[in-house]
Amino acid sequence: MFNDYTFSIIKPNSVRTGKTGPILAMINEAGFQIAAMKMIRLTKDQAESFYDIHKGKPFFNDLIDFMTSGPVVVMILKHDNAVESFRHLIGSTDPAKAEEGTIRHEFAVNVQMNAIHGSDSPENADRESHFFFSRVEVFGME
Ligand code: IDP
Ligand code: MG
Repeated sequence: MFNDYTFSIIKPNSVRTGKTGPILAMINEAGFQIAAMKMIRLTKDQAESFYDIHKGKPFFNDLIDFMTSGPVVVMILKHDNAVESFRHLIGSTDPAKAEEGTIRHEFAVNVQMNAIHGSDSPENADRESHFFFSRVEVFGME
């Protein structure tokens, strides 16, 4: 079941510059269904916990400052082979390496402000979805 779903965050740089709509259009165009969605502002604790696998890396503190710098849109997305399909749609972490037509190629500013998050495995998609959404906020999940 979980491989049908992935978790995504439209990052603060995208929301701030009015790219939420255009990014959602690309997600829709690629055939993903929105199973859950809300706009929130992450606390420092939430951002640190969400990114705890990156704790200790040189970019960690800047990443937390960035992710808490403004509202984000969090979503659960449904698609066949969702995790891999969505990573393909968003493109490489570093937008300089992201292929044309990917969300990061279109909307990322740099490797940190890279427009959007996508889970990297079905296990993380499940963990990240439950981190932000309760059962009553999720639709279309059997
Ligand atoms: P991903 O988002 O493509 O899965 P990760 O390696 O999991 O990439 O890194 C998480 C986030 O941390 C990235 O999306 C980006 O915002 C930030 N990040 C990763 N590597 C760097 C870096 O070398 N410099 C600055 N920020 C980085
Ligand atoms: Mg990652």
